[in-house]
This record gives sequence, C-alpha cells and structure tokens, in this order.
Amino acid sequence: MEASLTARDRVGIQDFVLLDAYTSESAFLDNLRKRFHENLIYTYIGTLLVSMNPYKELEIYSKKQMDTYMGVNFFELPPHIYALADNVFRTMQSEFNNHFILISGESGAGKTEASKKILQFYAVSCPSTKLLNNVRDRLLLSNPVLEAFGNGKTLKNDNSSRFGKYMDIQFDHQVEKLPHLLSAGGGRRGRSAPLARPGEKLPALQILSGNCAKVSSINDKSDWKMLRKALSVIEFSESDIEHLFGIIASVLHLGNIKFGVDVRGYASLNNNNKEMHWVSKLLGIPMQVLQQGLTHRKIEAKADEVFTPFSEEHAIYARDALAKAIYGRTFNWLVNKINESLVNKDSSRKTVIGLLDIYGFEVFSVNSFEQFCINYCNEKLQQLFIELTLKSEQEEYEMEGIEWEPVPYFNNKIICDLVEEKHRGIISLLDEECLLPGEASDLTFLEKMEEKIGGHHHFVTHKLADQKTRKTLQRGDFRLLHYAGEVTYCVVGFLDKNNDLLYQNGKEVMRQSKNAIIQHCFPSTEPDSKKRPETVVTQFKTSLVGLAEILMSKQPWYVRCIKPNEAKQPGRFDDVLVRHQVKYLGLMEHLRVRRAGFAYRRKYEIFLQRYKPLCPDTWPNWKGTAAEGVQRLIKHLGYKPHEYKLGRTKIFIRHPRTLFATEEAFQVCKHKLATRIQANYKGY
Ligand code: AOV
Ligand code: MG
Repeated sequence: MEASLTARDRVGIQDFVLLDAYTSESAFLDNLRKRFHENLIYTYIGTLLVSMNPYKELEIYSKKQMDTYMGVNFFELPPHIYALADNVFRTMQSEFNNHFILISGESGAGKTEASKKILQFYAVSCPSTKLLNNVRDRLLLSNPVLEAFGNGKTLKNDNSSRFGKYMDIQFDHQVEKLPHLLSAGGGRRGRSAPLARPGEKLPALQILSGNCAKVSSINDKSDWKMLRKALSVIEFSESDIEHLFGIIASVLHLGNIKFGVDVRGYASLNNNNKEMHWVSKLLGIPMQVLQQGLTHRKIEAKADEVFTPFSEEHAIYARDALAKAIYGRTFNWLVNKINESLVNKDSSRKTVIGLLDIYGFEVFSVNSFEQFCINYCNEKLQQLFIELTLKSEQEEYEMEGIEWEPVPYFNNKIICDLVEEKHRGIISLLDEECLLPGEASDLTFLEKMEEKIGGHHHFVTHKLADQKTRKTLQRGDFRLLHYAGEVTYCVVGFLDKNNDLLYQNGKEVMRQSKNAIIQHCFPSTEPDSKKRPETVVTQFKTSLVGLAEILMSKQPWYVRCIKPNEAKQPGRFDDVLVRHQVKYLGLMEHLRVRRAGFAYRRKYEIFLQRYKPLCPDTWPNWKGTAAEGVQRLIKHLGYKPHEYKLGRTKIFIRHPRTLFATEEAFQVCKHKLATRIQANYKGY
C-alpha cells in the first residue's frame, strides 16, 4: 500500500478524473508537472488525451510499444497516444461509424508530431500484403513531402506547419482491420485545396530574407534524401521531380530580383540581370516576356492592349504576388497529386478516421493578416470543441432529464462572431474595404472597424483604448482578445494581402512556360479575371466552414497539446505558460463536466440489442419497452446505483470501466453462444 502511494506521489495520476481535488487548478498543474518530470507526457481526462511536448526523443514509440497497445482496453495501460488511436479504431469497428481526432494546441505544442504518431500506429497495425505495404509507404511518406513544401521556421517552432491538414484514413471492413488511404487537404470532392495559409510569405523567400537557411534542429541532408525517396514512392516521375525543383529554385531567384529605376522614374530591369536569367531558364519563359511581365501592367482598353509601366513599389508587389501564386498553386498541385496517389477508388463499405492537424495559435511581436487568419482558425476549432463537449453535453443532460449542476464556461462564440458575422464582422468589413475603388486603405479599414465594432469587449484600438492600454498600442494597430490571449495586429498590408491580386499579365507570362507543372497550374482555359475572384479571407472562411461541417458529422476525439516552455528545451516546465494553456484550452471545465458526468451514453434500443444475451429475462426476445428491458438487464448485471442514470431515451454510464466489463462479458457470452449454435448444427 505504501509503495503504491509513493509511486502515485511520484508519477501523479493517469486520469485527471481520479484527482481528489479535481476543481483545483494548482492540483491539476502539480499533476502535469510531476508527470512531465518523469517523462510521462500523456495524461487523460476521461477519453481526452493531454499531451505535453517533451522537447526530446522518448523511447515510447517503438514497434513493441505499438503491439502493447493494440487491442487493449483504454484504461488498462498507462496513457499513450497509441491507446487513443487504438480506442478510436476499435470503437469505429464495433459501432461502424465515422470518427475524427482533433489535435489542438498553440504553435510548437506538438500537434504535427502527435498526428504523425497516430498515422504511424495505423500504418503499422495493418496486415502486410504487398499492395498494402505500398499504400502504407505512400501514406507515411506523404508527410515529409508536405512538410518539405508546407513548413517553415518561425520563432515559435523550427518546423512550423504553414498549412492545415485534414486527412481521412479509410478503413476497409471487408478485410477487417486495415487502414487504407489518406486524402490530405479535405475529404470531399472539390475541396482538395489545403487550408494553405492565406497571404503567407513564402517559406522559400523567408529563408532568404529571414537569414535562417540553416535550422540547427533540422538535418537538411537526411531530410533531402527522405524527400527524394518519398517523391519516388508516391510515384512522381523523374520529370515531375525535375520540374518541381525547378519551380522552387525559380521562386527563390524571383524573390531576389531587384529593380532599378529608369529616367522617367519607372521600374526597370536590366537585360543581364543574373536572377532573371535563372528564372527564365528554369521556367522556360523567354527573357523579354518575363521582363515585360515584371515591369508592366496590361490594361485592356476596348480592342486595344496598352502596357503601362510599374513604379518600383508596384513592381516589387507584382513580383511577390507572382512568386506567391507560383508557390501556392504548385503546393496545391502537389496536394492533388498526393491525393490521387492515395485515394482509394473502390467504393465498398468503409468508415473513416479523420485526422486534423492545423497551424496553432501564434503571437509574434508584430502580427499581420497571416496571424489573423491562423488565430481565427484556432478560434473556430475551439468553438467546435466547446459546442461538442461543454455545450451539447450539458444540454443533453437537460433534455434527458438527468439531474445536473451546470458547469459554467467561457464560450468563445462571441469572438468568432466578431470576426465572421455577416455585414458587421471584421471579415465583412475587410472585404467591403477591398471592394471599394480608389480611396480605401488599411487605415480606412481600421476606421471602419472602429466605427462599426468599436464597442465590442474583445476589440480595441489606439483611439478607443483607455489611457493605460493606449500606451501599449500604435496608431495602426487593432487588438483582439482571443480565447487564447490578446493579439495586437498591425493593420498595414491587410488590404493587399486580402486582395492578393495577381496581375493579369503575370498569369499570361506563366502561360508561356515550358515547365509542365506551371502549365498545369496556369491553364490557358482559366477564366480571365473579369469577374472579381473571392478575397483570400473569404475563401479561407468558406473552407473552414466546410471543414467544420465534415467534422460535425463524425464522432469526435481530442488530443490537447501543451507547450512546456518558450525556449524549446527539455525538462523545463514553465508554470505560468502551462497554467495559461490549461486555462484557455478549457481543460478544467472539461474535467468538471467529465467528472460529474457520464463517460458513455447509449440509446436504450442499441444497448439492449447488443447486451440482451447477457440476461435470461431479455434473451432471446424482449416484449416490453427498450427502457424496461435495459432496467432488467442492468439489474441482472449488478450495476450499482451510482454507476448509471436512466434518461428519457438513453442509459448514461458514469465510468468506462463499467461498460468495458459488460462488453467483456458479452464477448465471452457470444463465444459460448457461437459454440452452442455450432454444436446444435452438427447434431450433437
Ligand atoms: P506544432 O505542430 O504544434 O506547431 P510540432 O508538432 O511541430 O508543433 O512540434 C514542435 C517540435 O517539438 C518538434 O519539431 C519536436 O522537436 C518537438 N516535439 C513535439 N512533440 C514531441 C514528442 N512527442 N516527442 C519528442 N519531441 C516532440 V505549428 O505547426 O508551429 O502550430 O504551426
Ligand atoms: Mg504543426
């Protein structure tokens, strides 16, 4: 007894639900800290997994570990990401429905690592036939490819995802247990584009301008090898690969092109500009065409085409817009290509486990349009979490007539509305400003926000602030009080980034390229931009709404990732930082609901149908109502009054252990029944 107490003191508690002082934030933190220092990075709140980033390699992801967790009941082994993956898989198998795993946490908290561990677990747990090995390799190798082109170094994370990734892993039920395929960037037809970060500065350009071509934690040489291997396994042809690298190189050179100013004050490009030569050669576009495209804008006046020269500032803008368009469209091409290589066209009965790994909430010293989009995305997912766990769960108790002491929580819907509400949300105001010809500017956008949403509690600007706050704001700033903390955005560049205008002749120049991928990305049949394309932020919002719809139709599971310190160092547990995350992730509230609530609920009909063989009163036929049948059944099984509650249409079971025990009894019974039926059949 004493020995186990000491162990418990040392390693903490595996499931916060069992914590005595479960309402105390300090007790919660103590438990996390204790476990963190013992390298126990995983802890449960019921079936939710809390994951601390260890910032060092732990020996817990071997094949042996995977085998240990395969097919074992969730709570029987120490918490692990594999246990969660296995539990999701087995629930999907027994209930034959679709699931998704939402991985959240701020930038650098370990989301992408967690998603890779889950993917590896599924890939390894499937039987190895030749075909499957091939699919499995492609599945795993799609990650390094996407990361090579879609990740970049930031202050928060050396390997930060600059795109959101949603994959559906399909499981084929005819062959029982086997993960099949993945589709990155959206499981539905027509939604294949990834949630690429809008208006993002290119990773490639950032490398040049940010002076961090070399990142100490990343091994370029081995990553490069891996990338080459991955590309060939995913069946990229040699010419695809050559064209792809040609594009990346050309974007880098493009970013380096400097303009001169001619005698009239317009942007000029020297014919012997070295960078231009490279771009021209790599993309197979004649020098003159490229030169004209980068320094002039085409204006169509009636039947005539007129080229007007750019100012230097405009030329730089056009150059960057072109580089972004090339990189962005090539990335989309890459995602589509990976999807094609992985998507299973066979339409036999399948269920899926969706895996969502997005870019985490981030705050820098200067935040722009990109941070605004990223943080809005996180806000939406937090809203989804609240809707699915805190809100609907409590509403269900009420609906079912279960006695319940409501747990208060902060609902961030108010911030989502502030951003996305029709006509008066920030996105609407930004789009409106972008559509105004002439006078609109970043500053008029700011003024419009001040006028329309100035009174909102989660919004403040220099002009609106009280004296104390004003000192912390510049004139061109606006500050949002996000669920995860305050972020001050600098309004400069919002309009341009949202418009992301690629000048018409930029596209025309690209159409002359001899590079096959570029030809594909800039097709000559593309409708010319007579009609205004949707703004960047609106496209982003639409794809988020679509994603939320996909997720809402599935059964949710959660991994909440926590960052232990800002220094990216092992063994350091920064109390203030962790406490802040525990707070905004809503973990205390989640624990309260879980603790007071019920881990499982089943409609009476379903529960009875499955478990009725366990009770002679209900087997083989039960004549009464399902609710009465369930009462007989659980009486026979010896459920104690505190273990369950009976609602209007469902039975609520407090702890998973109770259900596991019943399920185990059912498996034994099923086996006996099967033997008996077989015996009868053989005439014994
Ligand atoms: P993120 O996905 O949450 O950030 P990552 O998953 O890229 O964060 O994790 C950041 C870094 O932390 C990784 O590169 C690893 O060095 C380390 N790390 C995370 N999880 C583990 C683990 N389980 N074991 C060992 N090291 C780990 V962002 O993509 O920035 O939101 O946009
Ligand atoms: Mg990531």
